[in-house]
Amino acid sequence: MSRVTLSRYLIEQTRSNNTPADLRFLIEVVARACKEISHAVSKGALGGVLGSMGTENVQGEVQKKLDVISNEILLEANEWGGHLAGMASEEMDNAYQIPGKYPKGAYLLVFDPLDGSSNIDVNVSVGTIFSVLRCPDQYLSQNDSLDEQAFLQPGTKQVCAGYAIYGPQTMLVLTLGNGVKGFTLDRELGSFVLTHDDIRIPETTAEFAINMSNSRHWEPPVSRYVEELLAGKEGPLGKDYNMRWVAAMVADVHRILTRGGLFMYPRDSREPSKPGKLRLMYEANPMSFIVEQAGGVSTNGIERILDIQPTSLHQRVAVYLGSKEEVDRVTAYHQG
Ligand code: AFP
Repeated sequence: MSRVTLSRYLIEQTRSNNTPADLRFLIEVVARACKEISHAVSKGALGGVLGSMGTENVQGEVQKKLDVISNEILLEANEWGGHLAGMASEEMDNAYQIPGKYPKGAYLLVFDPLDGSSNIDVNVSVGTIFSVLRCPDQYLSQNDSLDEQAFLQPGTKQVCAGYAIYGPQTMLVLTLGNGVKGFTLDRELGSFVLTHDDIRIPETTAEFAINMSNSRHWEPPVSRYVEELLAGKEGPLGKDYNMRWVAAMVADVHRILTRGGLFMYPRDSREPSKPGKLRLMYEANPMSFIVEQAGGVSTNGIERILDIQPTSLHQRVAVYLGSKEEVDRVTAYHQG
């Protein structure tokens, strides 16, 4: 049986009118950049890529060398192809303008170049998260620099979202709005090959993911819910739950897409101006699109994440995503 590569899958999507040709090219270029990042990550100490740069990003987080390398790889791969009107990255203060010498296209690419980068030095999974939006017409006609406003679209407007996970295997997980596909990198062929045809998240689960060390800062609904999870069979939920926390959203979400579960990064009382740690545009929106397309649910405790109207590029948000039964429960605790 012939293997379905990412390229073949995308060509078939174009033929069935689900994916315009320029979007197909864009996804292929992102996938190629992810292969390059995967290669850089896998070199580790041999490539001199471990450790920090001694700089901070716009979030005030110390930048790892691989954060910066991965950002550069994505920018260089995508700036010249003529498919993009602009890019935005978790690692850059402002939107990236397509240099004047290159043609511009109709899409916007938003990415977290290396999610979970604190895992790099300890050889644990990391990943790249990306999201594609259409550039609104009024910004396409402008000859001067692209206004950041162009990016501030709710997650429901995403035309594609995906992530690459650099773990024991490198995989690319993708949605074009008609289900979720998983491709595994065949290093001998140099191609992503379709290995997970229709990824679905089970509705029920007995596994949750949260950084318990923050528990003293949580709001009452989260404390109540986690106490109930920990109470196990004897508690109100009547079953024993298991816990996992990789500290890379890509890896935690990948596990949930594989065998179900609930991921939580709640807002807490430390910095009231920042509702949570995770970034709406770079992490929460693309992951929520994927999770919903796999039959799961994603909220900020109050509303569907994909419905949130962003107000700034680096906006943060609380995140509850995964198996429907548990996300619905913790969301109801916030609302009730
Ligand atoms: P970094 O990319 O800065 O390492 O952060 C990763 C992340 O945004 C997300 O991928 C994890 O789920 C979360 O942070 C881990 O946060 P803790 O440091 O609280 O474990």
